[in-house]
Amino acid sequence: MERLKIAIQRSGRLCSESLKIIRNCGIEFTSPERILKEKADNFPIEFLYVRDDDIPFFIKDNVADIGIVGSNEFLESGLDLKIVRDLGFAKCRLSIAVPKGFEYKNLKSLEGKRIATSYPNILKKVLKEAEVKASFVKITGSVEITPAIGISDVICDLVSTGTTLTMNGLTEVEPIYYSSAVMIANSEMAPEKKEILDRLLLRIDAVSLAKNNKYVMFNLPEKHLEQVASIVGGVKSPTITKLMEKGWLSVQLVVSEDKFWEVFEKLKELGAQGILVTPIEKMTL
Ligand code: PRT
Ligand code: ZN
Repeated sequence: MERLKIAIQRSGRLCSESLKIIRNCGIEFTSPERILKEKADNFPIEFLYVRDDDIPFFIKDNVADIGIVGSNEFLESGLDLKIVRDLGFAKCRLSIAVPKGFEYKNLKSLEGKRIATSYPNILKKVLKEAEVKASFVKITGSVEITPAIGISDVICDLVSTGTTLTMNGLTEVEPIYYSSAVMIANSEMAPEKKEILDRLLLRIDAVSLAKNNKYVMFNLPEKHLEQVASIVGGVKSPTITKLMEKGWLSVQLVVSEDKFWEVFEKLKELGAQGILVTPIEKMTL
């Protein structure tokens, strides 16, 4: 049987969330611990557990068909692959950070400086566009210590909370790229593999749509029905059932997570009672 090969980070920040997404799609497999390859039990997919930096290159060389990486890694690789989904986790930014006493105004302040980074390709492109000439020191770990030991003047590194920078006496002065985990794929894929990928994406979309929506049920005075219809943008019009008590309806609808509290408050204002909110497991439009 043809299997779609997916490269997943073996250990690190991306690993468990990547596997969780696949598991939430109902795909069963045993454990990623210390094995290189694994086949799913109930879906034509095979896992390859590797270092994240290698994932774009493995896809390019057809060792894997798809993979999950930070978009920063993908961009840095410079490879011609397709981003098929932004998975929205492992969000971070690639930022310029400077030590105390360094006067930073804008990218021009980096003219002639030595910049330590793990992402020289992304940085070079940004500086080229800003017409700034600088030199680059490629460092793969602990970039944040390099100004203190005299290897660099400033750094360009990934930041999420900013704690690492602060602890090393550095100040974040300019984000140059915003990253999140993405699913990437070879731009040329055999039709059978493409079909498996489409099945996988359908499931991923159903799970993420469900995660971003809530199912809301409540009782409402009949006279306010029109107003409810205008404040909620459900999947389709709300489902309405008449209650035994005259003048009252039971209403069921889907509300997106980001609008939930706003809708909730308006429903209260309209006299809604017994509001019941439940998560949705899977959903399609
Ligand atoms: O071993 P392998 O090569 O597979 O893993 P890795 O060590 O290269 O990568 P890993 O697991 O650290 O990160 C994988 C991906 O997670 C990155 O490519 C980013 O897309 C994403 N990500 C999200 C981050 C961070 N947040 C992050 N904070 N990657 C790294 N960091 C580091 C940063 O480099 C700095 O050292 O965490 C430190 C800063 O964190 P704060 O919270 O103190 O700002
Ligand atoms: Zn890595």
